[in-house]
Amino acid sequence: MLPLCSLPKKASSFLHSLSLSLSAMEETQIASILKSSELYPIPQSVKLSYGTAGFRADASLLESTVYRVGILSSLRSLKLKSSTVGLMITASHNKVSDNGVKVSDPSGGMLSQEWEPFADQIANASSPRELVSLIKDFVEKEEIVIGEKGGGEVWLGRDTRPSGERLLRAAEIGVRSVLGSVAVDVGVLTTPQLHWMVRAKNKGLNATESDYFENLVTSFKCLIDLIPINKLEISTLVLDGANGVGGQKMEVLRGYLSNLDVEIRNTGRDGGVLNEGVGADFVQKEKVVPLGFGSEDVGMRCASFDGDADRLVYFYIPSESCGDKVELLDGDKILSLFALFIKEQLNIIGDEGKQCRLGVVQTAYANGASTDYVKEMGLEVVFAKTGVKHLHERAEEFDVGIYFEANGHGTILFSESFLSWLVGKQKDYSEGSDKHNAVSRLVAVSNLINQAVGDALSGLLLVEVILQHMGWSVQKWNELYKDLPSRQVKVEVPDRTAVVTTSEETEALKPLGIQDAINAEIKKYQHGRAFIRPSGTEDVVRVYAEASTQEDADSLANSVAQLVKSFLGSS
Ligand code: NG1
Ligand code: ZN
Repeated sequence: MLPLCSLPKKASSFLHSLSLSLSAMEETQIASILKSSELYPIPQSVKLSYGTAGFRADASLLESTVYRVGILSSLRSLKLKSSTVGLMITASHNKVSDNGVKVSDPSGGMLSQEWEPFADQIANASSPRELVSLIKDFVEKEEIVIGEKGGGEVWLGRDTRPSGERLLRAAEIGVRSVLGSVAVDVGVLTTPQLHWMVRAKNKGLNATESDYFENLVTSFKCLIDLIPINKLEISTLVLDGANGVGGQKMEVLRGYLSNLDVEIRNTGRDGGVLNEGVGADFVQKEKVVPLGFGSEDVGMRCASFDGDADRLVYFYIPSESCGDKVELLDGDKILSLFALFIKEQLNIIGDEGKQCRLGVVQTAYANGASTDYVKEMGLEVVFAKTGVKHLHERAEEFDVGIYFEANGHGTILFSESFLSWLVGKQKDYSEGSDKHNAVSRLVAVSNLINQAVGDALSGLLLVEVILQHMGWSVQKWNELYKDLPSRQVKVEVPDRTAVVTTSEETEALKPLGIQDAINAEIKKYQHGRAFIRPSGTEDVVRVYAEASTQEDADSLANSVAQLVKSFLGSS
């Protein structure tokens, strides 16, 4: 507790006037926040928004934000009966000088969207007094009781960014400024590891990082043992770790796995810069080889993680490749492989298996050819807004819901009821029978694949075991369907919020007239499709275009980008 006398005079008199009208927050609590927030003044002219995946900005601007998200996380924990909440310091695929912060709910999922407006408000509060007032109102509205029945618990993780440690200290102070709340530093982790650990902790399961690895290893091995005849020589997988945390964690995991031969490059230890010319976002958007890969890798099975290892894409360099072009197997292709494998197991189970509601969730960025492919397989396909929090929610509607963004962020969710049905069937069917093997595979997939969020490490293990199961090379997998040529570009504009889209994000409502102009461009191309939306993680407007040839997709993307510049001006 902080003695009132240690407060600056001005703050102390404010405290006395405010505390007269407070019921939910005690004086000592207000004093605690006032005092700690003096340490983290908000930089001028910064307007932050929780966005697609938490707050992101240049790391030098973020201390006050991270501190305030620390407070929010403690309140979130208190609101949910002191369940453990996660706070992750990362800016994922952004450049190394950026950083960010996002919150994991006790379920392991993203922070409830109902709390995002409060996050925006406190992140932008211009003074300690305004911050305290906002918190006080929110605490009253949410009926959060501080300090009576124990405090909140927040686990803090960070990626390998150099600014991470300093920001983590700010988060700790924020968490602890809510009286009785504890901050636990769980160290350098991938984003999905933290989400997995938070979920496990709140389910009363073993929840350390070693437990995470043990879970992956056990379920991977179980799936390997269930391969009927291993038709494929295990060939080397070459992994691009984006010079981030994912490659480093894969090095640990590799030590426990005997059925996976993986060479890891771009671990960040050899002088490479995080996300610079490397990583899943770079490979997916540019469709070129990451640094450290070249002609000596032609035909090899390669994969890329993003900076915090929640995205995974595969690629190979074709023998006829000119320059540095790659054949990309993106999130859509991973989704299709997963869907095929799960459908195969359900078919083996027979009529009962076919009753399982297996569905797929994609966004407007999904390649049209992938959507046709999963629909032809007989699966239900639904579309959600960009950002995994939106896809996750829709995937929960199915018995087995597979969701992926084209950029490689996704997972497979199994409903509790379907999972207990599967476990029951494991006991009914005789061991070693085809049906028993099929249900055992599905149970193992549910353990292997992260049920909290998309996870590059667990996704990679599932791709690898399915390829071994099918006896497929990466080239054979790529033949599932042929992508429609597409192009993504980003346009820097003075104010990206001037672009407002429909809820499906496929049409722009503002600036007025731009959608008609985009439609006129689209009409010029065979199989043309294009849309724009403001990024939630970078200060840009994103343009996506598809057409029947790569030249046409490039040209459509460029003309739409020109329209964006002429309607919004370029910065
Ligand atoms: P924004 O910057 O809002 O487009 C990007 C990705 C999202 C999601 C978030 C979070 C694209 C086009 N957008 O969001 O899908 O992954 O980052 O990391 O890839
Ligand atoms: Zn990421």
